[in-house]
Amino acid sequence: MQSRLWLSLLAASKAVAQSAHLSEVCTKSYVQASLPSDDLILGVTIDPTSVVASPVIGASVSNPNYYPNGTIDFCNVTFAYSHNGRNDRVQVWYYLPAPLDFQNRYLSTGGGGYAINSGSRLLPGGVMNGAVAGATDGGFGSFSTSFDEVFLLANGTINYQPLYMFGYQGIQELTVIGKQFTKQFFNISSTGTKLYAYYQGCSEGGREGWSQVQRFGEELDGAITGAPAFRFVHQQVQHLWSNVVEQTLDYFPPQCELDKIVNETITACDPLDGKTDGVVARTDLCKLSFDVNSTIGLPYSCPASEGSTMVFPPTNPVPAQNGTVTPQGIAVVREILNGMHDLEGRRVYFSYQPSASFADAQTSYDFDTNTWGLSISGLGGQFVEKYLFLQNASNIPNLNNVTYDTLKSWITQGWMKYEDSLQTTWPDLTPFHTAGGKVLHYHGESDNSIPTASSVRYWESVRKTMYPNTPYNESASALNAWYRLFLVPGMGHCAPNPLQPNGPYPQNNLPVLIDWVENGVEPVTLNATHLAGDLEGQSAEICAWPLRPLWRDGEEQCVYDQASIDSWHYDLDAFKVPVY
Ligand SMILES: *[C@@H]1O[C@H](CO)[C@@H](O)[C@H](O)[C@H]1NC(C)=O
Ligand SMILES: *[C@@H]1O[C@H](CO)[C@@H](O)[C@H](O)[C@H]1NC(C)=O
Ligand SMILES: *[C@@H]1O[C@H](CO)[C@@H](O)[C@H](O)[C@H]1NC(C)=O
Ligand SMILES: *[C@@H]1O[C@H](CO)[C@@H](O)[C@H](O)[C@H]1NC(C)=O
Ligand SMILES: *[C@@H]1O[C@H](CO)[C@@H](O)[C@H](O)[C@H]1NC(C)=O
Ligand SMILES: *[C@@H]1O[C@H](CO)[C@@H](O)[C@H](O)[C@H]1NC(C)=O
Ligand SMILES: *[C@@H]1O[C@H](CO)[C@@H](O)[C@H](O)[C@H]1NC(C)=O
Ligand SMILES: *[C@@H]1O[C@H](CO)[C@@H](O)[C@H](O)[C@H]1NC(C)=O
Ligand SMILES: *[C@@H]1O[C@H](CO)[C@@H](O)[C@H](O)[C@H]1NC(C)=O
Ligand SMILES: *[C@@H]1O[C@H](CO)[C@@H](O)[C@H](O)[C@H]1NC(C)=O
Ligand SMILES: *[C@@H]1O[C@H](CO)[C@@H](O)[C@H](O)[C@H]1NC(C)=O
Ligand SMILES: [Ca+2]
Repeated sequence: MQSRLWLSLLAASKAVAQSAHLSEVCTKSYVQASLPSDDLILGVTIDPTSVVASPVIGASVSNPNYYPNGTIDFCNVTFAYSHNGRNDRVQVWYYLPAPLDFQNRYLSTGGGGYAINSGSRLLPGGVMNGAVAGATDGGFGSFSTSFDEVFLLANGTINYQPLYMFGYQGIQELTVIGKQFTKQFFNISSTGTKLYAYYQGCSEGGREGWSQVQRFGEELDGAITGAPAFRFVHQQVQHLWSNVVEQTLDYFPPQCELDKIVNETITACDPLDGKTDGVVARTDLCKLSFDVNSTIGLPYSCPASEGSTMVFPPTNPVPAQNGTVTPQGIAVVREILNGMHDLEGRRVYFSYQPSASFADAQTSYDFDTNTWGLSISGLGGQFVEKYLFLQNASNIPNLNNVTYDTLKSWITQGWMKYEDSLQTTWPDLTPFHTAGGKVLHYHGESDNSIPTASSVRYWESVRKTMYPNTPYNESASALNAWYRLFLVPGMGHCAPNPLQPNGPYPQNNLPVLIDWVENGVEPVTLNATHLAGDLEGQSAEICAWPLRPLWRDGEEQCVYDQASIDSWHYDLDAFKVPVY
């Protein structure tokens, strides 16, 4: 208590010494004078003439998936650099807090899908926590140009520079430049004051965070990685599994039938966690005990819908639907949930948890023939068409002759091609751990775009690699001292899940990570908030893997349950080399 008081007095006195107003320092010339020198990164030259800087006062900011609503003041800065000999132009974007609000922190942020940034949408969370926050355009042309727009120079010709910028180099340069710029802007480069460096991102942004933790051990003090799109090639091809199952079993379920099965799964599995609240906090118990056959014959009905390209993934136009759950529909769902295997039954990958909606399985309705048919997942189709076949297209034209074995061969092909750029599952984190780094990794338990088990698999790979020949509990707690994984009940893909509105959401991850890194406050459980539903506004605690939540007499416990833990692990015996 006393030392806290002393620290805050110290911080206040430092702030007084550094009393410049935002408007005094948020100028083109002051920013130019604060730019890192060209010997910071070998081969990188910053262009001082590119600097744009302007103060923004009292901006209302909102992005509930990453931080609570707020009002911030900041200096809005962009500038560009080039790679010597390449004649390219990479733009970086930083929000700098007002000098009085700066707390010796820096934050890099990442993107989603094939975007390397989230625009400025994650930057305010940094400013709210006294950090300079940055984003990069990767050199792709503009902050809104995504990697997939520049990946091919022509059909058959890969543009390798963007591939590696997207893979890991872009965020690394953003961070190294951002840290030095921050120190010089706030006059701490010569004082020896520690600048804490962080990273935050979800989905592709989660993968980008891991690319830094795995490769640049001393760059970050802490990283928040949500639902990472790592094991990239398996992950992208897996998006086609549902479609290939439908084609193989020759049944294309109406959307409403799939929605009904999901709703029934949620209803049936909700109480297994000991609390009937519409949230499936234990998808593992659901997987172990719920028999989806029990939904056969249940009636469903849904209104017609125009479909939308404004949602992700886009939805197709559908007529009003009215029917009962069919044995064929259930056979498709069982095979989807069973997960990818080859024609000999050897396991290739795994699927979403039961309770996740079947986004990849979406079908299309032919209004001329009144029949349901294939609608190829753009996420999976684009990967194969563009990144394997090197065709400039946004989806594969058809899945003719594509079998379970074809999917496996696409994975093998892509894995070898992108192991050193996109795959991002290197499990030896020794340099990061030795430097004292911390990782807060979270994943929605009902994620419908990246299987939740993929995060569990990586945590387990790191555990086995970092602590070989060590008993499970001992190594799990050793790993949890610096890398914790939280599976969030009911949560969807990097966002709350409208089908389970009573679920908690970890909105304050950055202050939690900061407290862990700077004050040693270990997030034994993860602080979360109910953003909607019956408990809106109340807080909740998320159990850390491998412990699982269980409510007894209304009280949450984090329990050790071997059968549940085992249900998250898969032997990918279709491959002869390890899949981390
Ligand atoms: C946060 O701000 C958004 C956009 O202004 C608003 O729609 C939302 O209701 C606000 N949320 C809260 C909890 O105040
Ligand atoms: C910040 O600067 C960028 C680039 O100069 C500009 O596009 C953006 O509108 C600015 N944002 C705000 C909030 O002023
Ligand atoms: C790829 O297709 C897009 C959209 O049709 C087009 O804008 C772009 O120029 C094409 N790129 C190449 C390398 O052909
Ligand atoms: C850094 O120091 C210079 C020179 O003393 C001063 O003009 C400037 O305002 C300081 N910057 C900040 C952010 O306080
Ligand atoms: C599934 O449940 C949601 C509410 O959670 C509801 O809006 C939707 O109509 C239901 N769908 C079916 C097919 O029952
Ligand atoms: C569910 O139905 C499938 C297909 O009819 C069948 O193979 C399976 O054994 C059934 N499962 C149970 C638990 O009855
Ligand atoms: C579903 O079909 C039945 C039988 O045709 C009909 O009675 C019922 O009104 C329909 N319901 C809806 C919502 O269309
Ligand atoms: C490149 O491939 C796309 C997709 O297959 C095709 O539409 C386009 O015509 C091709 N471009 C050229 C120049 O051949
Ligand atoms: C699919 O396989 C059949 C029989 O092996 C072959 O005749 C046909 O050309 C193949 N179609 C495509 C699109 O490859
Ligand atoms: C690991 O610890 C849990 C309690 O947290 C205990 O139930 C379990 O038996 C232990 N497992 C082993 C293999 O020691
Ligand atoms: C948890 O988050 C809430 C805001 O959602 C905050 O009020 C509370 O102080 C946090 N608790 C801890 C222990 O960090
Ligand atoms: Ca529940």
